[in-house]
Amino acid sequence: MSRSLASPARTEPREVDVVVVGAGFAGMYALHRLRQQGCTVQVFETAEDVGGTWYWNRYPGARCDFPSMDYSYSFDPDLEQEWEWTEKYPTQPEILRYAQHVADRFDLRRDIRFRTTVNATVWNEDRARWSVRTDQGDEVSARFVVHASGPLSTWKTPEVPGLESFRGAWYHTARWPHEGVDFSGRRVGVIGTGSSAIQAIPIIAQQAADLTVFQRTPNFAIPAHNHPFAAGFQDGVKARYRELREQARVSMFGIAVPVPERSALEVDPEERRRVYDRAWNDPDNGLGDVYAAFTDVLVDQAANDTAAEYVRDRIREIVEDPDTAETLCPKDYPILTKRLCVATDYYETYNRDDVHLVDLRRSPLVEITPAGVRTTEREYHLDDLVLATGFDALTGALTSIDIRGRGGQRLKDKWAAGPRSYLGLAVAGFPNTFIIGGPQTPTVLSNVIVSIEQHVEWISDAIRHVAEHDLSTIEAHPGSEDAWVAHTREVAGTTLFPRSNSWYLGSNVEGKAREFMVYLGGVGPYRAKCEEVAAKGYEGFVLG
Ligand code: FAD
Ligand code: N01
Repeated sequence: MSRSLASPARTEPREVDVVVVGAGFAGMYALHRLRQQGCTVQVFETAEDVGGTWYWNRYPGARCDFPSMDYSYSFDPDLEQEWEWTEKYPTQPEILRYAQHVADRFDLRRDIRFRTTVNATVWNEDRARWSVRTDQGDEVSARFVVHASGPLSTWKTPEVPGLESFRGAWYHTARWPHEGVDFSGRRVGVIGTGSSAIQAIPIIAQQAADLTVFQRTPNFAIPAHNHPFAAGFQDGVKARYRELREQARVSMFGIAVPVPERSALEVDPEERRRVYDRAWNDPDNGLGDVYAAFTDVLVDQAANDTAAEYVRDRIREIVEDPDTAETLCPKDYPILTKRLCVATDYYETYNRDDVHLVDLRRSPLVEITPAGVRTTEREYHLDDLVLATGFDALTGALTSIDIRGRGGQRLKDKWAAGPRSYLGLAVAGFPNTFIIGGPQTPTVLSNVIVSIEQHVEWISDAIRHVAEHDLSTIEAHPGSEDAWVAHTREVAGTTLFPRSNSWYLGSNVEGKAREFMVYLGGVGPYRAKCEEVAAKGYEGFVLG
């Protein structure tokens, strides 16, 4: 038989200790940490480089809404001291540069296969190993799989027909062209008014000849007061970094802010106004100041109303046209139960003559047409369309992989009625698999890097425990999973969060089960619970 016709020799899959899916901040730190403890690690990443969220979301105005000096790794004091941030809220390019610096500094890229998507992980019962397959034909055998595929990485388009027929150019905020987009002289439409849109709209408005914003649900936004750091500020924070990081770790939201002691209803209206004015006007304000303004804004409707009405009044003051102002005022859900937005000139942008707001509650979106967008009222002609329509959050990146655990059970099937996990870290029936920043953890309601570091450290300790005790598997017990799901629901039920149709609840994706997916017990208490579980020999897990 000629050589060219011979079947290729079958090679055994490469064996590693751990496969990590994704090379955002979670996957990068997981790789570093696991390598440090002697594991062989293979990371797969769809993108061409590290950075995850900050690699993909390059829309105009994209930036973090946690202060740069807090939204950064704390695991290496030298890294912490050497990196220089330039402003209060870092831009996407600055955060991406930071991620790339981390990759260089710790030589991460040599174990990351870029442009490669993991599409299946299958548990092999006999070998107690995972077979991991990719869209590039790789097959790797791993003892452990760590999913670092991102809480907000699976983007979605609006559920109306016609996008493929649109004759102009369309862009999703989460897949923005690397070379940027020039909207000069163009008629642009933006669908969506979540955090991404609220950052992009003021900048697109400055460029475009005409901008139409299609809003279904208005959002609350507070002013960012972004600014470059004053001389000496950064050195002051760096000198106190250890103390500030420790405060963040034990806090509710992963950031060091004073713990509230008073109810919004126990103080008089002047004092309440003073507190809200400070949160609104102070150049050093931030999300934490609002979430932690009073003890009860997240749990008591009347207390929440005081904050919501405060913001609605500011919108009415800023926006000149009363009709537009009312359309921009959120009224049918409690403030803070959808991600509070942090904005620069967002409401002010609606005072421009070339910016128009379409209320999709009054005239719903019907279809995207070759010429633009049609609502029940009329067709809008557009040259470019920006989709700021969000993500299949928390579960989307996991259920889009064919993950098959014991007995061939698919994660997607197991989670059809909503995610089920123990501590959000592990799933019964899926041994030696861990999730970073997934559902049923506080991650997305926190400074995410603080949560990521906690997850990575807990997971790598668990992997070390299995190795050191000569075990082969660690797996969530079904009973502990039931209890964690119930506890997550119970805590959510004591708050106002389930009252809004947010992506926290899965309600932004057609057909997705409605299950409140965030653990609201807070970053510090959650960390303590995870530490207690580990200290008790991984209580609630089955070790085999
Ligand atoms: P990601 O950064 O999403 O990285 C996951 C990576 O996995 C991606 O690169 C993806 O390509 C890859 N991947 C997914 N599936 C596969 C697969 N099957 N195979 C191979 N690779 C795969 N958080 C904050 O705390 N503060 C903020 O201000 C903030 N701003 C945000 C702004 C935007 C626009 C968005 C979208 C999110 C923001 N977040 C913010 C949340 C942000 O996602 C996290 O802070 C953090 O970046 C998540 O890191 P990660 O590594 O867990 O996930
Ligand atoms: O996505 P979103 P995002 N017809 O889901 C609308 C983080 N983040 O990318 O609310 C019409 O919030 C949808 O309307 P509705 C942050 O955690 C942070 O903006 O479903 N409209 C909504 O207005 C954030 O929460 C920053 O009624 C449709 C919008 O699209 C998360 O990422 C910046 C529609 C989607 O908003 C997601 O934010 C950016 C349809 N068919 C992101 N489908 C920071 O500031 C959807 N919409 C740091």
